[in-house]
Amino acid sequence: MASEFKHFLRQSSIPDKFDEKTTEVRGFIQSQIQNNRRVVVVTSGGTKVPLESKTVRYLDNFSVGSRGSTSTEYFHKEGYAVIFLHRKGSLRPYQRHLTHQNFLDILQVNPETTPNIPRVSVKPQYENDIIKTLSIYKSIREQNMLCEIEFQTLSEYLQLLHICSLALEEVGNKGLMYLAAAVSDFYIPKEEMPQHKIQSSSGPLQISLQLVPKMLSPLVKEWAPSVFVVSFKLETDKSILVSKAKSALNNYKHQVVVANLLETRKKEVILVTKDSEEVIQLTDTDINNGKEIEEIIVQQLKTKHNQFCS
Ligand code: 9Z3
Repeated sequence: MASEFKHFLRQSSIPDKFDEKTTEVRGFIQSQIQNNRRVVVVTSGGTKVPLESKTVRYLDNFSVGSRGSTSTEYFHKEGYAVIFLHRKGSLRPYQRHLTHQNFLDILQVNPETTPNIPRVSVKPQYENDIIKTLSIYKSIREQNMLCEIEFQTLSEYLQLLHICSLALEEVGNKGLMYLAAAVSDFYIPKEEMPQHKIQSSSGPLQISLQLVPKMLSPLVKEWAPSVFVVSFKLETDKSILVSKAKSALNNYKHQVVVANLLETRKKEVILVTKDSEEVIQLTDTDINNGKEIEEIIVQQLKTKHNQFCS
């Protein structure tokens, strides 16, 4: 399996700014080691699989990035530094609180004549929310607890995950891998991909996709064997959810699978380990009161990570 994965990496093109990103991730990890912090790599958002080399069309995996961005904030609250490996354009920690508003509607232009007042400012009704989010965000940045790395395609994701895993291994059992990104199981190898835009004049489109080698296998065995690994299992059919989570644990021998259904993912998840199944549920009232399920997921995982470390 590991050699299949090596082959997959070899045939993939190198991500944009790969060397800079690698240096950034390694530097971030070294700084966390000096500060004796725990580190989590959070993956977030969906991968994109191109159908053409000069890509006009692609297949996408569903994920808006809510799980990853929200969890990142709760990991910070629990004292973890975070490498946030996310799909470009998906939700980002802290910024996510402002995305329900058009950025331009939050601002106002002040008259030029008023002295000591900036020409542009935040409208008074948004001030409190922005101050709250901004002060946490600034403090996280000042403490160097967030490193944001972007991907778009499946191959970029896997190559960046590879370097993040190798770097995380440096932290030993203080490292946590939190694989919330929605990752394609299928791809078109480079050598089979048409170079130019597929023409509709050629008739109905039939595509043949190959299976992506399972990255959890080399990740757990070779890239980051000392790290506490949490993967996610997404299904739409409730009857197979837990059995699929168990079979993932059985195959890869990592620590936890967070099992969720697409429709209920914001109010129910099951934390599955080799000898336990723990349901975490929010009520509608919890949700209306602004409670987020990621807060409980992260707290429970921290407890399990503590046990793993000791
Ligand atoms: C998840 O199951 C995430 O919880 C969601 C979060 C993608 C549902 P949103 O970002 O959604 O809040 O909109 N992620 C894992 C999905 C996945 O591809 N898992 C693979 C599988 O189920 C294993 S890596 O086989």
